[in-house]
Amino acid sequence: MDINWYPGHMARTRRVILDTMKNVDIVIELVDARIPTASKNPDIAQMIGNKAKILILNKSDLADPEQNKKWAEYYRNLGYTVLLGNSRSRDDRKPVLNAIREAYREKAERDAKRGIVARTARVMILGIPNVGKSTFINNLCGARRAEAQDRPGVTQKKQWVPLAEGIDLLDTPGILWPKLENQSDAALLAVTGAIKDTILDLEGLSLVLLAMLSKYYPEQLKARYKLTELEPKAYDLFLQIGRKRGFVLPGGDVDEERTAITLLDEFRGAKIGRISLERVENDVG
Ligand SMILES: Nc1nc2c(ncn2[C@@H]2O[C@H](COP(=O)(O)OP(=O)(O)OP(=O)(O)O)[C@@H](O)[C@H]2O)c(=O)[nH]1
Ligand SMILES: [Mg+2]
Repeated sequence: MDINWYPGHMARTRRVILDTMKNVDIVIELVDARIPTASKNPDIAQMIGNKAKILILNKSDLADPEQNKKWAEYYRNLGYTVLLGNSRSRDDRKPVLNAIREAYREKAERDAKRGIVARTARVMILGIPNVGKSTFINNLCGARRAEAQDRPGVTQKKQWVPLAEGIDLLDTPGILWPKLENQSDAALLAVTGAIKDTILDLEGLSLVLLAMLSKYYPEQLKARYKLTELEPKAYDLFLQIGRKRGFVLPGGDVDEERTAITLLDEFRGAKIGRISLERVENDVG
């Protein structure tokens, strides 16, 4: 999370990932289901080339189920193997293993025709900061990962962890740079927590969030903050919520910082509901 994605760092990261990719059969990219395109690395498709790829819409438990379905279909139509992920759930293990096996089968069959004996499928995980890469790996590996790391003399650097029969996973994920050039993508990344709060304008972010919530999820917003009507302008709505919550300073003004922090926290904790901040229809083209 402390990485600054200046161009030199990006170039180095890209080199390391490309280098690692040579030894990999399958690439799993994690994106945030709440913001699938904003959290997708812009250069990854080109780096993966024609390797088998699986896209995980992770944190799908925080996202709108209806939008999850639409996004999964959208990416399937683009040729991805897509899974809705919740890396915190043990139930995710089986579908992921099945998807890996399925993705590898074609290559193994091709190899077999050329007389190459099938070896284990090697898998690597890629994704932008905070998307859930470590949680995903730990969930898949379970105790195997700890076991692999506790062996004396085993290098602390990259290593392959056996996941299941015929599947090895690289225990270190590749951290991809997020899309920061585009202002609206950067704002969505910040709202969901992919970029550190300390460098951000919290009030500006909560206005971005509120504008989207009042457009797509007005009922959830009313229910959460016990409002019968929503102020039409984002800033007025922001003040309305602060006041309703009793975040008022001694002079009578709304405590804007506290209101902003509360809104962002409650969104990230899914207290306002399961919310998606991107729509497939706005993304086509
Ligand atoms: N609700 C929910 N939370 C998740 C999921 N996956 C990860 N998280 C949470 O998201 C936060 C970040 O997860 P990490 O696994 O540390 O993410 P990472 O991609 O390894 O992050 P960096 O190492 O900083 O790049 C943690 O608080 C996780 O518990 C998920 O599928 N659902
Ligand atoms: Mg991590």
